[in-house]
Amino acid sequence: MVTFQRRLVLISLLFVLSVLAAFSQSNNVNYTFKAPVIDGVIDSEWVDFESKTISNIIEGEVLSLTDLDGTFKMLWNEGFLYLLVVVNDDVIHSSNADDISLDDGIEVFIDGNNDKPYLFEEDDFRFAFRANDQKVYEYSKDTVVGVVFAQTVIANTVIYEIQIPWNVIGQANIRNNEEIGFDIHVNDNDEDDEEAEREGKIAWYVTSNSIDNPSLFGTVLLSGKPSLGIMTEPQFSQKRGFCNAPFMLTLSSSKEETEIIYTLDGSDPRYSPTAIRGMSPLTVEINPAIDINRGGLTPSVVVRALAAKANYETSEVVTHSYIFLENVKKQTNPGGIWPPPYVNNFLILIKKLIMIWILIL
Ligand SMILES: [Ca+2]
Ligand SMILES: [Ca+2]
Ligand SMILES: [Ca+2]
Ligand SMILES: [Ca+2]
Repeated sequence: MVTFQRRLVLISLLFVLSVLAAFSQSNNVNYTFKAPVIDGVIDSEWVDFESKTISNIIEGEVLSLTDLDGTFKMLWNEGFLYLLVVVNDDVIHSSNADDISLDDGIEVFIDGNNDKPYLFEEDDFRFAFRANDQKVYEYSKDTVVGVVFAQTVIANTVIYEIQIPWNVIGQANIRNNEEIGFDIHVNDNDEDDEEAEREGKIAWYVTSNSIDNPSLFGTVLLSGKPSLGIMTEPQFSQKRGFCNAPFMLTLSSSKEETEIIYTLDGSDPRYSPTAIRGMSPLTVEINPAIDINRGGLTPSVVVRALAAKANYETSEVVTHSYIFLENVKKQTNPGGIWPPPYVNNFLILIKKLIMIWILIL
């Protein structure tokens, strides 16, 4: 009887442990009211939040948890994504190799809008941080300004604390339920020889040493920000359609103290670096002859807008296109200022536009 009860207790304990293990690997990033101080010291802000384990061996050998072991935590607020990475490594090695990923350190992969392209784009990053080195490295861009980083090395443990502004990774308007592409790799080199190769590498998400393909990143989900509700979409004073003359468009919200965020170049105002912000109600001149903020002189003016307010979830994006037929007739191809062939990853079908133009004539 006693044996049976012990078995029951053991089975229950294993069940609880397996649930806890599954929970620890959830992809949630919790909202924080108080920002951690970026100093390489684990502040109280971190303590209550779950750790994720970095345990996929993706290159070389990792002999034991003493040889190499890593965990991390993530937090967010309106301004920043915060990252705390704790690495245990039996021999801390930093030889200042040209390729810093051959030294002990971490690589942080981010796809800001989680569109998972096959090649790095403007909002896709491979950051690197090395043990005993205070510099922030990034492999895919010429320069990255605004990332703050600090570390401490105590015996065999390296603590990395990192703060990444949302606008650096192409997120203009961060909110609950937003997903970003994400992964972390940890590099291990235990040799004293400067020429020594990296001996082992572990990752949170990928299962092979993939460093140049954002489509293979994992996904994390922002959650936990208290919210009073979801904003309704902004109202447009004139609906989409054909237009004869330029006009002033009013964008407004039914709620007081609401910000309208919009673009005129077809880009998504949630992420776009060209997004324009203003308090509701605001007016926008809809004029195909003006190319300010539009990226090119097209016969249509495309307005994409959302409504945002403190303590509320931002609205969905609303798009209205105003097509000026007189300008369609005059449009030349490829003369004049022509927009780039790709907008939001869609190829503009110039041939189709020419066909429509011929039909209209
Ligand atoms: Ca700290
Ligand atoms: Ca090691
Ligand atoms: Ca992306
Ligand atoms: Ca090492």
